[in-house]
Amino acid sequence: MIRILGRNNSINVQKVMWCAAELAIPVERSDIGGAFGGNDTKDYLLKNPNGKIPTLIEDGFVLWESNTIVRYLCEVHGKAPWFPEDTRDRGVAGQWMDWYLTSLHPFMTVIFWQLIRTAPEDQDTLAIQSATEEASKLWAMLDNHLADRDFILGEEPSMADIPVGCAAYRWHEMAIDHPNLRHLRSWWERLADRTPYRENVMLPLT
Ligand SMILES: N[C@@H](CCC(=O)N[C@@H](CS)C(=O)NCC(=O)O)C(=O)O
Repeated sequence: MIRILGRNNSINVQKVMWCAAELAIPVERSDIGGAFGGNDTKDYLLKNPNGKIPTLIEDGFVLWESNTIVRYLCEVHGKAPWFPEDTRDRGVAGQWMDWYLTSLHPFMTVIFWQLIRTAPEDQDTLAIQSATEEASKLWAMLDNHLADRDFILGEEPSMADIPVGCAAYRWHEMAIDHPNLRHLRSWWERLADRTPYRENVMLPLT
């Protein structure tokens, strides 16, 4: 049985849990990190010296970094369309997964931490506004890409949809000024039709 270490209100844990559910891989998850702690112990740091969640453990094999875990699960335990057969499709999937992590995630983190994890009286309105404007430009890029596709690689969902799909729930759920991006919205609604997505990603924002 694959073990996943990490609390389920973490977007990075949600990526892995949603992926496992789509691939029907049984996993056992333990609450680690945040209010649960446990990710700064000697034992945890021996597995994951980065001290972050999630961490995957499978028969003594240990893997960390959420996008890497998603790719591993899709390649080793999944098949097309989640792990694209075509190498160019796989390249494009990696592109959008890395784009989310390096470009969009930093702005989403500011908005999320300010609105969800900061007391209203301590929130930095200017920081929220500025991050929302920057994130809107990036979401518009994805909206444009989705104008003639149901999912990031085409007609079917794949690992490409996972990181940014988790963020799309937070984006639509948070009380910010959303630009009108109808292709993005329709794609997100298609994700929200999926039980694995609803059960692992559409959780209360805490
Ligand atoms: N690049 C890493 C980032 C992991 C990360 O920052 N995880 C956060 C939760 S989303 C974390 O471990 N925070 C500390 C904690 O929960 O105690 C990944 O994608 O796995």
